[in-house]
Amino acid sequence: MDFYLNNFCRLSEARNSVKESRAIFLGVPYDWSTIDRPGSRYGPLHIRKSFEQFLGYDSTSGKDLYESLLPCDLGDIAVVPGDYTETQKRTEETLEKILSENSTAFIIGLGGEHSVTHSFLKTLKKVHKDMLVVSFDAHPDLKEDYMGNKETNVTYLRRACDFIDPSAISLVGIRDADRDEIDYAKKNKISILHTKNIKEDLEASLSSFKKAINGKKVYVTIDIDVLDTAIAPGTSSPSPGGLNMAEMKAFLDICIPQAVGMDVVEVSPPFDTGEITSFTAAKLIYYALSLKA
Ligand SMILES: [Mn+2]
Repeated sequence: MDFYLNNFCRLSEARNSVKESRAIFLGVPYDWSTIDRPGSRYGPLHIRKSFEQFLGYDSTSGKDLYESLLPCDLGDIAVVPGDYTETQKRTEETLEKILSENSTAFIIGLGGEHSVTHSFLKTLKKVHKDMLVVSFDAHPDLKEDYMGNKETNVTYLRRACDFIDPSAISLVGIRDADRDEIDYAKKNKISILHTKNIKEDLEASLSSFKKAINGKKVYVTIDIDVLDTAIAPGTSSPSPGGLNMAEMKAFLDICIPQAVGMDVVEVSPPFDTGEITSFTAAKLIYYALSLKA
């Protein structure tokens, strides 16, 4: 498996084959169309570095993630600096190859800016046709364009609406949006849970979220900026006043058991402090894997 891959950095204990693995990691270190602070090209490297410090044995579930999931880390896509289209093509072709060898493994994408999610959605949607999309993000990323550019980290989900029915999308943690994005979401029946709703009544928010995804297959994308800036400062567009880990985990408890894949994007190590953001991102992945083990 060496299709467009640059595998100098892989988790040391995730060296199982694509065929036997139940959890496959793939990094996409692309950040050339970020509209704000760049640096998420270093996300996959730092998230892995933090992940390495956690033990395989999960004391909560009593399972060993490495034994139970036989993870496979394929390294990173050899992205083409500044060329989103070619990077997308490489990501999609690689994912197609992975899924043709193993269509049931849980896919874990490491970003990179949020636009890399587009390729995961596009490829997984072909295999899981009735898949819903859950986006944890302070922003809807539903802009038609940004200064004329249609392919950026704030427009990617609008582009995904070309091949995903918008009513299959749930946005969780919204607190910074344009009027146009909210209008588009309402008109196209995209469900929205604002951070304010979650902070005011967590139980009611969890139960409406549960109802929205209703036991169906989901793809989960996590923009790290959905979390509070205190626990995730290293990101391109921080928005203080976000979710804490307990709130985030309560949502993951609901959606990860039925997820076919997930990604964590927008971790920008140059803007991080004491590697807090990388450790937070790694912990979210670790928690999701413990729910899959
Ligand atoms: Mn965001």
